[in-house]
Amino acid sequence: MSFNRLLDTKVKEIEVILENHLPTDMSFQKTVGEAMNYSVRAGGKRIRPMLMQEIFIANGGKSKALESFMTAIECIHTYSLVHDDLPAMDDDDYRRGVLTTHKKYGEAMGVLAGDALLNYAFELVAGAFGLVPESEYIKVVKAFEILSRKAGVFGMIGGQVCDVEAEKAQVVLDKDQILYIHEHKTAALIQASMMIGGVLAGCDDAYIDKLERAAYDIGIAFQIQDDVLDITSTFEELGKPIGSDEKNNKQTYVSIYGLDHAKSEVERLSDEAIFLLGVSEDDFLCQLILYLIDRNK
Ligand code: GRG
Repeated sequence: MSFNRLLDTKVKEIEVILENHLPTDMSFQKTVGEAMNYSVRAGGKRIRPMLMQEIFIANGGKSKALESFMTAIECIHTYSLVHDDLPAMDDDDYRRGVLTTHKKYGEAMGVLAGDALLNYAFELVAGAFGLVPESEYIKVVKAFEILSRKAGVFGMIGGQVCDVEAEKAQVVLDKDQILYIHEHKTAALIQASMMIGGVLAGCDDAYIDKLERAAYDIGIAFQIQDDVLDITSTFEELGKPIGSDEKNNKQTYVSIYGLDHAKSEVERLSDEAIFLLGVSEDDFLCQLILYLIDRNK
C-alpha cells in the first residue's frame, strides 16, 4: 500500500478511537460537550496519537491503556489550539478549515471547552488504571507523569507564555530563545507522544531518553515547517489564514534566518531524528517523519 493510503487508513482508525472516547451523555452542560466534540471532530492530521501508536507498535506494545493516552494527547493538543485562537491570544476565526470554537460557540464557551478538554484528558488517563492489570500500573504512572509535565508549565504552557511575552515586548529574539519557545510550545507534546508510546510498550529508560531527543528534533523541524507554511501555503491547504505570523508581528525561525536556512534546518533535524530512531526508509515511521517536515498543511 502507498504511504498516502496507509496514512489515510491510520488517520481513519485513530478517528474511530477518538470517537469512542469522546464525552457523551451530557445533561445541562451539553453545550460545552458539543463545543469539545466540535473542536476534536474538526479534523487535523492526528500526528500526536499516530506517533504514540507507531512507537508503541514498533516496540511490541500490548497495553490496553494506549487508546486512553492517544485520545488524551489529542484532547490536550486540541485544547491548546482552541485557547490559542481566542481573542486574548491570536484571535483567529478559522482552524482546521472551519470556524474556531469561540467563533462558533462564543468566547466563554471557547474558554470552557478548552478547559474541559484539558481536564477530560486527565480523566481518561486516570481511568486507564481500571483497564490494565496491577502489574502495569507503573507504566501508566510513568506515562501520566510525562503527559502532565510536557503539557504543563515546564512544557507547552511554559513555551506559550514565553511566546506571548516575546510578541508583546517586541524584543528581538536570539536563536536560543526561539529554540526554547519551539521546544516547549511545540516539541513537548511530540516528545510526550513518542515517550508515552515507548513507556506503555515497556521500553527501558535509555530508549525513552533517545525517543525524547529524536522527538525534540521532529518537534523543532515541525514548527519551522509550520512557520514556512504560514508564508508559502494557502488558506485552502492550511484550513486557516496564512500570514498570521506577520499579522501578529511574531518572530519565527523564518523571519530571523530566512526561508532557505529554515528549510535546510528542517532537513538536518529530520535526518538526525531518523538516525537516532534507527528506522529505514521502508518503515512507515521514517516516511511519517519525512511527511511531517515536508507537509503542505
Ligand atoms: C494555549 C496553553 C496554550 C498553548 C498554545 C499549541 C499552541 C500553544 C499554539 C497553537 C499555535 C501553534 C503554531 C502551535 C505550535 C504547534 C503547532 C504547529 C500546532 C499545530 O499542530 P498540527 O499542525 O495541527 O498538528 P492539526 O490541526 O493538524 O492537529
